[in-house]
Amino acid sequence: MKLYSFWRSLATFRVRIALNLKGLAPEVVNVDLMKGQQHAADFRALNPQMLIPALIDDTGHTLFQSVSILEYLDEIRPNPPLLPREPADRARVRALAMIVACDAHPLIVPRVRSYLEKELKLDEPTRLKWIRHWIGEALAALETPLSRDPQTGRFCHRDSVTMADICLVSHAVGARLFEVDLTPYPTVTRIVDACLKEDAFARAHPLKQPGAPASVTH
Ligand SMILES: N[C@@H](CCC(=O)N[C@@H](CS)C(=O)NCC(=O)O)C(=O)O
Repeated sequence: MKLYSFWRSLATFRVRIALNLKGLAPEVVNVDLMKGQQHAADFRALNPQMLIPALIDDTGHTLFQSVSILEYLDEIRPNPPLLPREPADRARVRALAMIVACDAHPLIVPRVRSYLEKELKLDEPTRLKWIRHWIGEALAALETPLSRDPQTGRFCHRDSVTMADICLVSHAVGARLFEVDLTPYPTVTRIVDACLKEDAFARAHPLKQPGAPASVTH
């Protein structure tokens, strides 16, 4: 298995957590998003969308889209499961994950930030305002159901880690990298802190990856 990764990529962070949970340790290929290596011809041939993560599995298939990869890993290595068993529970977990992966993250990725800068000529404070706004919207969208639903436990869905936690943690760690205040979201913060105590999450953290700086401010 080969994972195309970059320390700062929040979508790849999700896949790193799942790989750790499943006990899989693929070869890691660095794609430096800050140097634009996602646009290089060899990577473009692999993923025409020019995005990471990409995962080449043991049969040579190239997979992309982090949530699709999470589901694939869950199918080839069912333990520990990333989804609960009951359909309504699975729908709840997927919905929480999608708040992050479908609604929020696409608004803050490098290509969007580059468009805001180069095409719309927005200055850095305005771009940061954009990023922090959409991060905050998703944190609020997560906090409300998590704080109200009795199915929330130590983690997003009861007391086992699911893909909702994986996506939640990727979002919250991204929020911290962009210096968003998490105190208005106490349930989110409690669950994220519980997850980051787990080795699979802690080892996958962006700042623990090769090439990462000691700390970042956006
Ligand atoms: N929906 C995709 C998003 C992938 C994505 O946008 N990845 C970012 C890094 S987190 C990327 O490669 N960005 C490169 C760019 O925007 O040019 C997924 O979940 O895998």
